[in-house]
Amino acid sequence: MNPSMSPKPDSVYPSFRSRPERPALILVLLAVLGIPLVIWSYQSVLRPRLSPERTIELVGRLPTSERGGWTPDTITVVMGERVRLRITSADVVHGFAVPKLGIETSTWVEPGKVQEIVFTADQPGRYEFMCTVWCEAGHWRMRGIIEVIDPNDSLAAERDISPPTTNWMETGIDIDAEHLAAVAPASPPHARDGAELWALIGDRPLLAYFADVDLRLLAPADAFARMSQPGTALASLTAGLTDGERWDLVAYLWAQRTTPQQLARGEQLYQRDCTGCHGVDGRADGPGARPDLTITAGSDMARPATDFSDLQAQAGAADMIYYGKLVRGGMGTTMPYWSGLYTEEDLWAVIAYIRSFAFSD
Ligand SMILES: [Cu+2]
Repeated sequence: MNPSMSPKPDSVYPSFRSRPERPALILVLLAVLGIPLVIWSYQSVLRPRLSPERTIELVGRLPTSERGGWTPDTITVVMGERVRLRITSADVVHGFAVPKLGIETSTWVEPGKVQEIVFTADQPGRYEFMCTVWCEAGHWRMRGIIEVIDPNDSLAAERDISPPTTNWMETGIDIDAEHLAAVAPASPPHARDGAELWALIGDRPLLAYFADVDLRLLAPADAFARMSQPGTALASLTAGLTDGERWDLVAYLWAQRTTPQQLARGEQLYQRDCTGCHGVDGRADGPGARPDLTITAGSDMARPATDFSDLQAQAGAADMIYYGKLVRGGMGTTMPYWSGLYTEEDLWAVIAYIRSFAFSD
């Protein structure tokens, strides 16, 4: 045999080529390098081509500063268009949400940082956006509008997506009047005690005794009065009770009309939007609760925020008063309106939660 034809002896190190791990390693390399490459090329090359994206820069500034609020404060987009919002702050920490489009930044908009939100609106309309962080008195003025237009229907965006309007004259309710009740509980009533009590004395659901009235128009003090008015079925059932026990029944009447889910939603919105003035515990001790310190004393604008732990105020207010204040704002006060931001369900969720500051479970 020709010695030159003889196979070369294996080198000291076994050849990689001959090792069985090779196919596995190639697969791993393909996965490690290939998958990110595929994702990257889809996101940066393919997707923008499939649905072109428009970038809009949005800057938040303290409402009292020059060009305060959002710039721009009106954004027009086309239905179905992919929009990338790049949100920045020119001064302090702000937040951003378009509640009716279900859009909210996952975290604060801090100065020097960019928060990006990508969305596609598929319903024409006018959607209000807002700052979600209490940044200073007048924070609520940090609002703007995203107008979603339908190229085939020029009037579509104008259509009202706000909650239905209420004929306040018809309700007989004066939203702006003082509504302190003549009678109020001495201490916060407990719905759970009311429920136990009713289980002992009631022959049918407590709600059945109020079937003749629109409970949204009834103040807790009115419900209490019904239990104390002689001659009615309810009054005879509650005849032996103390005032405190009757108030527990009133609290139970309100608790029966809400759910844990509704209260949780209400709490979420309240903590985001209301604490700036009304305080975390509803005690009207938020930083914006005393506009009289910054706005000329004597004017209505200087009226302090409502204290929801005030039992006299809560007992005298029908749910519809809170509804009106939320939808329309407190006329002449710094209480802003929420009709452009909250859905009907959101409004009632906040109202249910506000009650919990006076009526505990
Ligand atoms: Cu703000």
